[in-house]
Amino acid sequence: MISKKMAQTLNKQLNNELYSAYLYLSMSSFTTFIGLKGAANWFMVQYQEEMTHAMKFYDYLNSQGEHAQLAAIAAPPTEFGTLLSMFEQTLKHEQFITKCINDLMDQAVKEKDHATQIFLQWFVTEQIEEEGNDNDIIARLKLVGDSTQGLMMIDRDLAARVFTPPAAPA
Ligand code: OFO
Repeated sequence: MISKKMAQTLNKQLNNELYSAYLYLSMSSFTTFIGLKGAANWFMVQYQEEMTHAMKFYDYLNSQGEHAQLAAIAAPPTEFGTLLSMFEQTLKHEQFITKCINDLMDQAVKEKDHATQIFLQWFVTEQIEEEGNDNDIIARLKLVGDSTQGLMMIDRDLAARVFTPPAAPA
């Protein structure tokens, strides 16, 4: 059982995760449009991951006797600039998500809601990985600067990313 206030904030995060999915889907289309097929694949995998994040919140709400209250999803941008700028925007968005998860965790601790703390632990770890991936790619993009050859090399690497559904809880 979770409090009504907790259910409300978990529902808000469900919406944030759906927005994340929407944002990366839009980025995937944009990178296809500008000829960066590898980056398009990377953002498509990111979209798929975000959908699994959203579904974790959806399932958790039901498991706690609540239900998902689906709200409107804001429209993401449709133009993103350079690939470096796109990954900087991605990092900024993920830092916002990290803050949301931290705030949720603070609320769960305050309410002595141990179940929600355990549930959120997965997201705390996930955010370390997400920010780390973005920082790595940003560093590489800065390194190659204006080199088209360098950009193409990074794009080839981004093409290798595959979607792996998160393991079911033990
Ligand atoms: Fe990008 O981790 Fe969920 O939102």
